[in-house]
Amino acid sequence: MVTPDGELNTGSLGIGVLCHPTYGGSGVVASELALALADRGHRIHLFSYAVPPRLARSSGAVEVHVAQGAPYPLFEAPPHDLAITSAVLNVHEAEGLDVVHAHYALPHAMSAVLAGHAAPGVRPGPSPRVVTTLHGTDITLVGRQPSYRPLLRYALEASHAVTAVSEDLAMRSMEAFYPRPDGGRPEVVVVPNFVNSVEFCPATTARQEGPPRAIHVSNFRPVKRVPWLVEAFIEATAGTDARLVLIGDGPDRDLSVSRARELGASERISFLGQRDVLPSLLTDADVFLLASTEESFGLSALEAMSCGVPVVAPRVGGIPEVVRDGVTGWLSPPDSRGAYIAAIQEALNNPVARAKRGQAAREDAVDRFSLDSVVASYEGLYARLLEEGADS
Ligand code: GMT
Repeated sequence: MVTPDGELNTGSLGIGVLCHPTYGGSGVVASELALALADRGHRIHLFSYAVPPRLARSSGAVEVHVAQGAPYPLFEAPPHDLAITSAVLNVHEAEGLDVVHAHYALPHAMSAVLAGHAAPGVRPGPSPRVVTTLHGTDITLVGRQPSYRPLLRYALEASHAVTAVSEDLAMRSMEAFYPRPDGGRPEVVVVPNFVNSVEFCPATTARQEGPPRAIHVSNFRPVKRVPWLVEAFIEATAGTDARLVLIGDGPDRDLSVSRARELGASERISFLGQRDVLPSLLTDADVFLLASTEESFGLSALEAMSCGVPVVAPRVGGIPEVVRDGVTGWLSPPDSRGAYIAAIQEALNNPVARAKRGQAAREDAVDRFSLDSVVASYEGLYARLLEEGADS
């Protein structure tokens, strides 16, 4: 940590992690990162407007701060982003934070930047360094909205470092927000997502006999194209007894359920809703299906790969950086429904290719996306920023 007189000791850091409390995606990455950093001896405080489910069921030494903001008759909704800033400042005042790491640009990058600016008012010494990690829709969907764009640009520029979870997202972020009017081009560092390969691991017992099974896990937002996926699965498996299990909940769930019913496939398609424990559901499947129109990384696909389950997906966004076509899964051209259907058919009808790609998927998850190497990258980034801060 940086002592009030400016001395640098990067052994054990005080780190604030800000995130949305989601079941998947950025909420999982932030929670797993917080737990792993705590395991390495750092003092970790996680701030959100509810407890992220992945953290709630862990016993790791992370201090969780739920900051929702007090209701007041003038507020239509309490400003939880400001409540998070205040909560960060309270912790900084009490024990000092070296780094504040915001996951998902809005509102967290802004909450973190604001806390950084206000920090000297609550504690002498250096202000925490601000790291913002971009996850995908914060740039590709929210970032496109004129109502947020100028503030988002400011939050990125005011962060001491900006990271993105894939090369594709880093490139899109640079294109969307830079060069600045002055021609400057700040760096967006790629730090990929990771998977806990001990928790997400292949089954040790043989899988139950039965019809081929596909699985999908998502938040059922339109970007995931779940009704389209259901229709494609039904067409690909017409006349067979192949099954599809869908996990998660969100805006397109009802429409997806009605498409399965209208197409007469309800008996083969189950919607299980939100689930906290995914590995046993994943290991029960032969193939993982994703059909997103955009996907910066595809953490759910990586979790399936880590369980030894190969992936069928369109070649969009950062997916090809995670799933290798012909090696760990089947990637189809973004706009080809026919090719996507053919990929499902090959995956479900070819047990030999499936087993080979499933094994390669597990190896890739362990070799290329290990928790240790990614956490070490973030620790390296924090150390670099603290050194730069101490020098300036
Ligand atoms: O947009 C979402 O689906 C949610 C978002 C999140 O914050 O949970 O997911 C994004 O972040 C994940 C974690 O980095 C990535 O694995 C997802 O690919 C990304 N989603 C999209 O780009 C659509």
